[in-house]
Amino acid sequence: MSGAKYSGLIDRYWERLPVKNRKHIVTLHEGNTPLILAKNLVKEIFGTKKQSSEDSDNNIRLYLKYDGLNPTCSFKDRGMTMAVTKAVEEGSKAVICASTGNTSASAAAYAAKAGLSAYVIIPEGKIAMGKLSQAVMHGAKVIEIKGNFDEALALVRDISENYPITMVNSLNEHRIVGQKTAAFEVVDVLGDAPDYHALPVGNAGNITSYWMGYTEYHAEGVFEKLPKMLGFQAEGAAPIVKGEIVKNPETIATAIRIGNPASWKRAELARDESGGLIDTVTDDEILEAYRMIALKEGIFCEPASAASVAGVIKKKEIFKPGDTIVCTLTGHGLKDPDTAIGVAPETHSVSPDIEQVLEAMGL
Ligand code: AN7
Repeated sequence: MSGAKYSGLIDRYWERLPVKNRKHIVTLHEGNTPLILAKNLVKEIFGTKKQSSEDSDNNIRLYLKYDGLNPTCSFKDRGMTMAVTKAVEEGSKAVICASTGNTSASAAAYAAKAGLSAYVIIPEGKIAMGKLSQAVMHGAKVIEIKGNFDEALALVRDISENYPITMVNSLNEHRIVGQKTAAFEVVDVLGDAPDYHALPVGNAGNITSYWMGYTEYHAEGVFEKLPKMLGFQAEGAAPIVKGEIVKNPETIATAIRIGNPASWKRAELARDESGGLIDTVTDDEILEAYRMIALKEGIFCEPASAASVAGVIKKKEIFKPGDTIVCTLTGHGLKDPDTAIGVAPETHSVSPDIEQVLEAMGL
């Protein structure tokens, strides 16, 4: 389904999602995001030696699933259309979430569309400006805490258990179920699953969702071989890799600044069942990939999203000629302009004078 007929992922995958009545669907036309063949990145990462010719079957094929092109510019919209639709179906009047930013932007937008109240609890000073601006523009009640995401999530669990407010963090299973549609889309486009699927890991909801989507489709015989799931945490926020809660997680990729992931066990299951891995990438590796994606592919993602490509670079020895890799770019680069400006070369400021402008141009 495409073009004008496309009206969101619940509509598209209606038979696979547990919504009772089409009347309840709350959609901003999320999903159906592009899967982009990244030939320039392949050259950059793997060089050209292994490749006999441009379109040979021997080439490594790297695709970017650009989920930053969802309505609120992150993959969270996939889960949020489901969570808010179900909240409406169940008669809820308000939603609440803890967030490193993107969940709050998405919850605020879908709540606005549905006419629900939204409360978001965020770690003070650690939210990228784009995300905060979305939450406030969509009318959410924003509460900043002097603490981190993990503390915010504990508060949200407490409040949602004691008040008639629906939690829309990924502990809400409808979120996971909505997000699994990204795996369906990948298979629908490729006609098969990739050999590897790489993505950033924060709360570990997305890796859980993709694995659910792939295994469900696989069980129906839609394709033969399941992908290996590759998850990447920022080195300063890598509880799953380290095997213990990180009390004070730190990373420039604030979206994945999480020390106690809600879906920890399910992420390990996805890793182990698929024969994949979860590893760390440093902030420097994240920023290098972040710039490379923008410079070589013309795609602007946020720092956390680049952890997927940074991970592929770190692990490049595991891939063989002919392999297909998908990296999910979870959020748009405009979410976090401060980090972009911070890593980019300085711009020139000169007088409106032809000589000076030419000199600044390097001509
Ligand atoms: C761009 O918004 O946790 O492993 O509160 O925003 O499913 O948590 C965001 C997470 C990756 C990690 N990339 O996904 C939140 C939040 C981006 C993100 C992740 C997030 P999960």
